[in-house]
Amino acid sequence: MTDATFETRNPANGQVLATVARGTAREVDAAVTAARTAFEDGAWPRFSPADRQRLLLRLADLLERDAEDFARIDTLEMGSPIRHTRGSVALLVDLLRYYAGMARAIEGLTAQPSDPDMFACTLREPVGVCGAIIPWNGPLWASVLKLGPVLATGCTLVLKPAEDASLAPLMLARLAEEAGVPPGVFNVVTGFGAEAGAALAAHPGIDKLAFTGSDATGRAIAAAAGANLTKLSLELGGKSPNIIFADADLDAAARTAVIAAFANSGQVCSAGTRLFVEQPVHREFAERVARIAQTLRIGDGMDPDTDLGPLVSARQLGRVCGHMDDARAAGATAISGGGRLTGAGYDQGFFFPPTVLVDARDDMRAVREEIFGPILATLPFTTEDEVVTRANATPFGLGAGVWTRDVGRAHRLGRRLRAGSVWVNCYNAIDPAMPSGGMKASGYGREYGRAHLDEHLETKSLWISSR
Ligand code: TXE
Repeated sequence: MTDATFETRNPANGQVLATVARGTAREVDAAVTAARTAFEDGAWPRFSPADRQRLLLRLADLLERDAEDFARIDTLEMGSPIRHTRGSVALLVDLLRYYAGMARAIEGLTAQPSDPDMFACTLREPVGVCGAIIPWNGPLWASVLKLGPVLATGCTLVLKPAEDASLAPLMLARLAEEAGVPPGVFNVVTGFGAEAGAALAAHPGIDKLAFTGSDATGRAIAAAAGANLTKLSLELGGKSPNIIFADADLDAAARTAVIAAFANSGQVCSAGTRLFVEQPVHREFAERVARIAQTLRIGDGMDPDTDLGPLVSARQLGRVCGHMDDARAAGATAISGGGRLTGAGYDQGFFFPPTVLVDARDDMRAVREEIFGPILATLPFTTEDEVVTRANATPFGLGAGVWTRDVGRAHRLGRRLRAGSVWVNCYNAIDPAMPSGGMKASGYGREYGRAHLDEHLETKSLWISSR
């Protein structure tokens, strides 16, 4: 096995946190073999649904026990404020308990074929060895989300964390072992995308691959997996619209628009980054959003008072600054933020303030492309038809927000917006029971809910003749 390593750093101050094994195709192959063996032989195939439920409940209890350690490691490694990561761990404990329940709710159906001497039913069987390649913007979140349905259905998993955030997935593997997950059922291979990631995507021993990350990498992974006809689910980026009508509760809409765009410093796939505001209230609303944004405290995520932490890496900061320069050159004006933060407490880290743009247009790069940083474009509109057309005029289709007191309009837009989730008078609502995923270039497949279990199950038709 490899001796090569790489360093992972704290984005708030650039300090090295740990050295991590740099896995390659060889380690991926060993992990896939272990996952295959565990899927086919040994204890795991004999686990009943009740056993898998108990296992998931135990894992949830252990995560709850170690919640503070997990929150701290996510904050240290990717910068997200500790208040945010603590909240995430609590939600993930709940998510594991949801999957524990679902382990007992896997059912096929009994059909009534025309031939009276034929008995026919469907069996739901685990799809097999799963692969998952995850991003850095919520490393524990993504790991638990991939592991939960794997354990509930009786599959096995090889997980490749992002090179910027390997530590929480590794800690989760240790916790799974303590919970009693048999050897080979959950494997983590750390390393770079072009090495470990590409090897996993192209491995013929993977039955089902899940990827969360960028649109460009998603396309490369789809091509590699396609060559082996590996089943695939993709959760890619977004450029989600958040639409404010003048009749809405504008206080609540403004407060939520700030969270929708700037939570996790904008490093959220469903961030509401195109803020469409009905013309008569546009400018005043944009200024209100900018004022709230300016009250957010920016700093080291370990400080309990911090609202916004640093971006994950120098690379990400460079991308965000590039978008800001482009937007400005194209004629947009920042009425809050607008450039990298410097000075005491900021120079060693990758801090960018919440930025609200006016004078933006739909055709600007910063309005078309996912930025994955705290930049929000405000865009005035006049009619409902117009805003639906403009909101849908993007290759992406992950999330969309609508703020209105008109119930008819809420229903109309709920149907007309081409996005996997539409939130009316709220944003980024999430629940273990509600599926989430993308339309168009935001991907395919669904996570959370029964739909997520279905991604991990084959349907077998069983026919028994009594003749
Ligand atoms: O993502 P990548 P990056 C978007 C966001 C961000 C941009 C780039 O806009 O600015 O992507 O971020 C692995 N074969 N999102 O470069 O490349 C990689 O090691 C196999 C949106 O970090 O998609 C990591 O584990 N794997 C997003 C994972 O893919 C490869 C979350 C994600 O990295 C690979 C993250 C390859 N050839 C970024 N190349 C969201 N939708 O939430 C890389 N990887």
